[in-house]
Amino acid sequence: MTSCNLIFRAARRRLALALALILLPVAARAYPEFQAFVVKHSGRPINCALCHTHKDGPEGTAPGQIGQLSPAELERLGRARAAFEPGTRVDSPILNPFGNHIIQQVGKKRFLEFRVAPEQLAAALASDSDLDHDGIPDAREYLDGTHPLNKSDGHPWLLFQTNVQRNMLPLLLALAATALGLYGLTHLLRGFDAATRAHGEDEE
Ligand SMILES: [Ca+2]
Repeated sequence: MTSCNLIFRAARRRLALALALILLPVAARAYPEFQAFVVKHSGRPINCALCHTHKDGPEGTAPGQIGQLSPAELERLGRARAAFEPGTRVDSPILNPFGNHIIQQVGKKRFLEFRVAPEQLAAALASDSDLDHDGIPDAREYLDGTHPLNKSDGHPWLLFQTNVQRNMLPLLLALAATALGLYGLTHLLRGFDAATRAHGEDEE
């Protein structure tokens, strides 16, 4: 490796560290107001993984946290932080797809305003968005404290309804097969009974 490359890589590392130090005070906020609201509203003990890449939030040196971000990821973080208006594509490395979806939908500016009224965030999310395709909208999962990215995690009754709707045809076929089977069995038993009676009468 040439000395130019070494100098360039060292400069890049210093730049990444500088960016991390600049971004850390703001980006490290996991906005506990939302977590506190969901826990109180749903009664479920959720953690930062509802919206963040890491379950402990963005501060730290584990994968998905600020201290582990590469220069390219820090650039993505900076762009996501600047997405104040809705509609901007957001791809923050410290947020999971639901967190990115929230900022993309409502914009960072309005999201920050929701800190004093976290319950209003649900109404601001698109009612037809269902990131994990489990039939339960993201907004409802936010209120229920279930994970919008885990199709196995959801309100049991709503999951049951979705499963019934999605498997209606196999269920109807199974019911029809059962009914036909019972019908055939009934006639078979009646046939045996009639044959037995006829045999008894012949012997008499
Ligand atoms: Ca869902």
